[in-house]
Order: sequence, then C-alpha cells, then structure tokens
Amino acid sequence: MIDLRSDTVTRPTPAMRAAMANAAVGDDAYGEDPTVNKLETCAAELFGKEAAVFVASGTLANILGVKAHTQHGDELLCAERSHIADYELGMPAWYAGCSIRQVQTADGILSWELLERHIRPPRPIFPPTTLISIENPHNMCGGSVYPLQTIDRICDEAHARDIKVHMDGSRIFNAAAAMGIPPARIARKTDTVMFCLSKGLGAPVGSILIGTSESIERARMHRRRLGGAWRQGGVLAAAGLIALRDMPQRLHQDHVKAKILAQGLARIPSLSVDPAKVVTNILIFDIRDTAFTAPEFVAQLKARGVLVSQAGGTRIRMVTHFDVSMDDCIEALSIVEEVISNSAAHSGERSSIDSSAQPQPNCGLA
Ligand code: TLP
Repeated sequence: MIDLRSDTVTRPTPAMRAAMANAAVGDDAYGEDPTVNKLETCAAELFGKEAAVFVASGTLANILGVKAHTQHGDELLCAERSHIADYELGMPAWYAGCSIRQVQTADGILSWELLERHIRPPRPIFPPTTLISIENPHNMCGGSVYPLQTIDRICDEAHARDIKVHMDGSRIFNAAAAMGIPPARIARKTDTVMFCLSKGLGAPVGSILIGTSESIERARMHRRRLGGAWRQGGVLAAAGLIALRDMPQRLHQDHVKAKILAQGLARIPSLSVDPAKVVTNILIFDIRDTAFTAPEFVAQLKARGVLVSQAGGTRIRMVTHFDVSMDDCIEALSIVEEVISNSAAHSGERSSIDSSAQPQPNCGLA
C-alpha cells in the first residue's frame, strides 16, 4: 500500500527504536523522568520560551493551550476548517466551556483585518473574546503557511487588547522548512505553541505545548485532570528527542514529493489543484469534474493500493512523509490517472466497487 492518508502513519526509525529501548526513565508524575525532562527543556529552548510540557497528542496539546488562556464562557476565534474547531470533538466547548467563532478566510490564513470585526467589544451581553488560535500550516486548506508579518501583527494587536494567541503548529516544522527559518521565529510572539512529534517528525507518540512557565503549569494541572500524566514517559520522549535531532532537516524532501504529486494531478484534465499553492507536505485536490463521489474515488484507489483521505465534499487529501518514496508518489500518480481514464472510458457506468460496504480510509476527515 502507498499510504498518503496522513503523515501520522509514519513509523519510528531504527534510531528512535534504539533510543526507546535504552531510555533512562523515572516517574514523571514526580517530575523524575530524566528523558521527559530533557525533551521538555530542549523544546522550550528550541522555541525560545520558558517552559514546555510533553503530552500524548495534538488534540490534548490544543485543549491545554485553550485552557491555559481562557475561562468558561469565553470565546475563541480561529479560521474556518481549523482542526481545533472541526476535528477535536468540540473540546473547547466540552472541557474549556468556550464558544468558537470560525472566521472565513482564503486558504486558511487569518489576518488582523479579518479577525478585528469578530472581536467582541466588552459589553455585558457578549462572550469575551480572549483567545485567537492560528493553525500553521493549515491542514484542511492544503498545508498553507502564514507570512511572518501576518502572525506578528495578529499577536501585537491581540496583545494590545488583552487577547492571547495560541498556535496549533502541529506541523510547524513543515512551515519552518518551507520558509527556511527556525520554528522559533514563526511562533516568537505567540503565547503558546504546540507541535506534534508524531506527524512528519516520525515519532510514534506525542506532542509538546510550549509557553510561559505560568501557562505551562496550568496546562500540567489540566493534563493530569484529563488523565494525561505520564509515569515512565521517557520511553516515548526518547523517540521525540531523536525526532527533533534527525527529522526537521529532511522535511523539504516531503514538500518536493507533494509538489510533484500536485503537478502530476494538475495535468489530469478532470482534477482541480493549483500546484503553486502546495508549499508543504499536504495537497488537496477536487474531483468534482470526475464521475466519482469522494468515497468511490477513495475506494477505487484503495483497490489499486493507494490510500488517500476525504477532505470534505469532493475534495481529496494526500499527505507525503518519509514512509512514501518519490517512486511511490510517481506510482500513485499513474494509478490516479488509470482510475480517471477507466472512468472516462466507461462513463455512464458507476464504479463497480460498492464504496458504502467498505471501511473508508478517511481518518474521519470528511
Ligand atoms: N490531524 C490528523 C487528523 O486528525 C485529521 C491528520 O491526519 O492530519 N492540529 C492539526 C492541524 C492536525 O492536523 C491534527 C491531526 C491535530 C491538531 C491533532 O493531533 P492528534 O491527532 O495527535 O491529536
């Protein structure tokens, strides 16, 4: 199978497995796991911030970020189709008691001008806007990346109004690779930033939330409340340290693969994708001009050994990573081409695969 569903499917490298086997560990609930401590210190230093906390998932890192900055009854702003709003089971509402206002954007990129009109003035009838969440890169908008000045301006204007800024930097190392700058520069003015070790960086488990000592203390308390405190978490943190050491410098290779895929797909007449917009490892294309529904298309590819995911409506997502080679991508392209030309040859006939009867590899995205 050529697995382009997500970079979450990457498996730990031999160096990670060796580090896990040999990790020095202790009870992290007592603050005594040396490897977890090392990973947290390393991540805080890497981002030039005071403190960091290692957690099980990006979803947990995001809700701890929200909880670090908000009170029940507050409102947070984010771009439409943000992960925090669409794919985290309503955690900001469920756990933090916050409503979410999603702001319409082109390509998932917020600007201060777009945000400003959604910020509630302080009146006794409005939920106070206390947090802005920036997803960078923006997953469901094809891995789009924020210009630095846009982030800096959002942070400056928000801070002037006592509003905090959290960055869902699940793939911030991809943004950094695309821009050729350190991730610390991207998140310099944000109050908290989280990133995932378990996506393009290849670690088996884990994400990190970074911020001030005070906000991270608050996050630690809520992590424990949610059952997320580690014991000998060093076994996992050891892989995270290798991920930070070995993987950021190879991410541009995944971006080249995504670009080549996008350029190939753009040459197939009934598919819509703009290769110029593919700057990281995610690409989303539209099959609305083909004979297929998204579940049918996904099933056709799966039957020929290519896994992709649905991204809503007639949109399909592919994500490149180190477990798919350039040759895999070229093969995936020719399989897509074959599926499309077969459907054109048999137009009128619907797919012979009963997609409703098959489990859909859509990662819950549609
Ligand atoms: N994204 C996953 C799926 O959940 C959709 C994927 O395959 O892309 N923020 C962003 C921007 C994400 O893309 C994800 C995961 C998360 C947060 C949550 O991370 P996890 O899955 O570790 O909870």
